[in-house]
Amino acid sequence: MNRVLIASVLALLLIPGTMVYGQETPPVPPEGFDRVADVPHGAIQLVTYPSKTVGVDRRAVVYTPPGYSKEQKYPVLYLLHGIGGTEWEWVHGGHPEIILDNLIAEKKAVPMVVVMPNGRAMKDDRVGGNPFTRERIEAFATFERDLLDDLIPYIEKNFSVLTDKDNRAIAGLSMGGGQTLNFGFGHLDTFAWIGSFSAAPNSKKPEELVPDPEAVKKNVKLIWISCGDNDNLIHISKRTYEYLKENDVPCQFFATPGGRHDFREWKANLYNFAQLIFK
Ligand code: FER
Repeated sequence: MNRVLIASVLALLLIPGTMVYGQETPPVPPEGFDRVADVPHGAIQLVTYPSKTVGVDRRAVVYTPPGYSKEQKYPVLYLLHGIGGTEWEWVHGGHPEIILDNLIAEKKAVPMVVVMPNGRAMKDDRVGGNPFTRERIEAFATFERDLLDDLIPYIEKNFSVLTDKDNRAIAGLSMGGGQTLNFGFGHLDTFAWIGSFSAAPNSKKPEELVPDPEAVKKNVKLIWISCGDNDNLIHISKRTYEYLKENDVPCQFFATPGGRHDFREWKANLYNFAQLIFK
C-alpha cells in the first residue's frame, strides 16, 4: 500500500506539465532537437513598429510557424534577450525557429508565433561598449510600456493571432528573464504563461513582484523558473521560487545540474517551455 502511494506520488511529480513544486532535473532535450530536419519550416522576418514610448520606429524579429495562414489564428510567445543582445540574439544564438519547427512537426508544441523584440527601449538600442550603463539598464525597464502599448498592439493588428491572455506567453533569458518576471506578474490580465530562464538582478524582489499570490493562482497557467546551478545568478531564481512556494503558488522550478549562463541552458529551456504552453 505504501509502495503504491509512493509510486503514485512519484509518477505525479514526473508527469511533464503537471503543476508541481520542487527542484527536479529538467527534461533533457533529445539529440537533434536543435538541428534542421526534413520537416515543414516556418519563417523569420524583421518587422518595424512605431513606438510611442521611445518616439522612434523599433525592430522585432517574428517567427511564423510552418503553414502560417490568415485563415487561422495563432497564440503568441514574446521571447526576450539578455543584456548584451538585440532582437537577433535568440535567432543567432538559440535558433528558436529550428526548435519550434521540429516540435511542431512532432506535434509536441502547438503552432505559435514567436516575437523577439529588442528589450532595450531607447533611441539607440544597438549594442557595443558597456552594456551595464544606467541608461541601458533603465531602458530594459522602459520596455514594459513599449511592449504593452506599442509592440503587442502592432503584432495583433498585423499578424493573424489570438488576443486573449491565455494565448499570450512571455519568456526570456537573463535580463529578459527578469523582464519576464516583472512584466508577467505585473500584468496578470495580459500573460497567462511565464518562463524565466536564468533571471538577472533586474527581477523585482518577490514580495514586490507578487504582492497578491491568490491573483496569480487564479490567472497564470504556468510559471516556469529555471537557472543553471553553476550560474552566479541562481539566487534570483531561487528566492522567487521559494516565495511562490511559501505562498502556495504552483511553479515549475529547475536548477539545471552543471547548467551555465549560455545558450545550451536557454535552448533546453525553450524546448521544454514551448511544449507546455497554450495547452
Ligand atoms: C547583473 C548581472 C547580470 C545585472 C544584469 C545581468 C542588472 C544580466 C546578464 C545577462 O542578461 O546576461 O548584476 O544587473
